[in-house]
Amino acid sequence: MFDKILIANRGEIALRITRACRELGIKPVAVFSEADRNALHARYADEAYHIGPSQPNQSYLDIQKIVETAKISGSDAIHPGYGFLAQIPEFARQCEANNIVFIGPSSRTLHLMGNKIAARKTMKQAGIPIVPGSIETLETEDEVETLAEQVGYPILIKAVYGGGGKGLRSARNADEIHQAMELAKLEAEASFGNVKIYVEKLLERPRHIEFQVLADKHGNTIHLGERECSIQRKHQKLIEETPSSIMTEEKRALMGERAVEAAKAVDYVSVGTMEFLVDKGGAFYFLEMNTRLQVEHLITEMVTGVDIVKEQILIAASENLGYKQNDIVLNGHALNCRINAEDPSKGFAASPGNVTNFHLPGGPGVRVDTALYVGCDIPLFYDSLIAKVAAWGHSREEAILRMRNALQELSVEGVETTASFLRRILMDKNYEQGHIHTCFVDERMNSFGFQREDDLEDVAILAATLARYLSNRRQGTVVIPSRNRKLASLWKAAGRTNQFSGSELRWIH
Ligand code: MV4
Repeated sequence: MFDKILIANRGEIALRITRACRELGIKPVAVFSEADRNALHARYADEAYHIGPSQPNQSYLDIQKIVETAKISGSDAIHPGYGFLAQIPEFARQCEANNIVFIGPSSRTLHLMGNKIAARKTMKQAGIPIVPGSIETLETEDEVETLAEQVGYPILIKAVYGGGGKGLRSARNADEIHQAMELAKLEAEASFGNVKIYVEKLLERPRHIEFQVLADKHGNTIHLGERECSIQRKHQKLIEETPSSIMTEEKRALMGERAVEAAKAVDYVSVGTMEFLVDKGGAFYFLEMNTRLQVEHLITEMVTGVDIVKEQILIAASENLGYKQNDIVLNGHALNCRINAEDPSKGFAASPGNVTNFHLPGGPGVRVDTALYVGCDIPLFYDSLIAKVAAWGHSREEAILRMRNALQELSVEGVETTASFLRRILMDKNYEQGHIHTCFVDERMNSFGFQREDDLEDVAILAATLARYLSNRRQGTVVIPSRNRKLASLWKAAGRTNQFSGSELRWIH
């Protein structure tokens, strides 16, 4: 067993890992950036090391600094939490090379699952259903068109090293392929440093259902049921729940078995998640694998009684799983709400600042994971998640009622939060009936009292990227949609257009 674990993360997840360490008799070691000098995660650990300035690149993402700190502190292992370095193969490789246990899968597995084409190929070979589409990188518009004709329109062009929704572009017919490919490649290059793309059939209004998997080093692999994650906005999950309202015992057994087979196909070790898209007819397709502990793990903990973080640490320490598949019994229903320091009335702009006061909800079945304290600062440098509120009930109805009350009890002063917005979703009649899909929030924004708004920041980044791209090209035509008024005005302001029509901006060198 480990003596000391360095926790390469911050906020509520660092606290969550600290708690698991304490229960296992392991000394938790914290690292903190300049902005986190007074952060709770640093105070609650046995030791805390300052690792650099507030910018993530120079602190929580600095592989060298973190590996060095693990060595200096005498830590046997590093837990990366989620985000930051959790899925970076090079980080896992550096840990392996320095005889520090990376609490997660091998660098090889991280690398394999980071390449979405490689993941699709592997799953296809293992007999796991994948979304119809290519299992090779596509280069030319002709190749894309040929594939589109095979699988049928609409199609979705995706980045091979993508994930999290960047570099996704749909095309409803052959005429839309040129523009969709250009934009997908641009965004892929800007976001992932790689232009490679592939194509899938676009599933319309699918549900996003994921299975939690646990795999030890001795060949024991089990699943802990599903989480319904369809309630999201701009690829940020807002509310997760388990079980999904479309799940039956037979369906869970079938999908769960596929999830376990998928994990075995990549020799997976650690906790991980198989993401599936489920279409209206109930057909399911492997989408991606998340090779880390996830934000929403706590609802699975509530219905299974399994401490996922403790199991993850035990697996890394080469222990056997504490459970067999038959031991896993799902009890009741649980919801998770992500409370972000964002202002829903300002297009969900980050709302950093000093928390002058707050009250957390409680009562039967309510769990709050947070690193808030009165007087704490919410820095602009990091993810805006400030608390996770989970509610358990015997039934879905009871869990929803408890969550509505919990969100009403929650108050945070000093920064804006998404709590009231989440409560409006929970009050929606369609939500109440479980009629949800991945477009649910977007389509109902107006009824929740908010305008659907283009994210100005995204638009500015795209405009800047296009400008850079064009300045490197000697010739060519790039067509960008002018339906987006902000992008159109930014583009014109940059003096980058010499043609403008109602439906498009056309730039000709
Ligand atoms: C899809 C899809 C529909 N059809 N693929 C979005 C993030 C990226 N990792 C995969 N995503 C999607 N892929 C096909 N072939 C719809 C989405 C999608 C989505 C997926 C999961 C959760 C939320 C989503 C929101 C919008 C689109």
